[in-house]
Amino acid sequence: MIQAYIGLGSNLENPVAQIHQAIETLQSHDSVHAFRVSPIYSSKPVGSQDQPDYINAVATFSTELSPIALLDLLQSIEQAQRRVRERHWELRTLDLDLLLYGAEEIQNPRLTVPHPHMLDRGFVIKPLNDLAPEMGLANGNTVTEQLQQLDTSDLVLIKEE
Ligand code: PH2
Ligand code: MG
Ligand code: MG
Repeated sequence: MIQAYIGLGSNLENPVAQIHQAIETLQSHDSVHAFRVSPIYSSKPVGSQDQPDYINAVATFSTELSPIALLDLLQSIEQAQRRVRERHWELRTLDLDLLLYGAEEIQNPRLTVPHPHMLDRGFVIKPLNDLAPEMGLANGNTVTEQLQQLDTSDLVLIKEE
């Protein structure tokens, strides 16, 4: 079994409901065990500013799924919630990113783990800190140390799960 961490994001079509639906689907999956999820936050868009604010959270669970099988599951959930892929970086009904798969480093055409941008993103590190503050990251910092380097003034707590 491997401990996986997933970033959840949405900025279209009732984002809070999109995140709740994704949480329900993930936690009821047969290969997802000991599921936990962070509080839900709103955040300003990183990238183009001419798009709605995002809703973000992080979930963690243990799983026997391989990294690619887990990616397939995440993409099937995105599809089921009719993810809009009009412009890269923008307009997501649902974005599920595999952030961490145990301590594994994965480089393949479909998947880079740890997620290449996670260390710079307050909307990932803040909810990750709610789940695993002491965990060590690829750059040697704990999650809490990493959080202290980031500006998270745009994050607003929406809901404790
Ligand atoms: N996701 C993006 C681009 N920008 N900004 C925020 N605040 N939250 C996101 O989840 C996000 C983003 C592309 O995946
Ligand atoms: Mg993604
Ligand atoms: Mg993303």
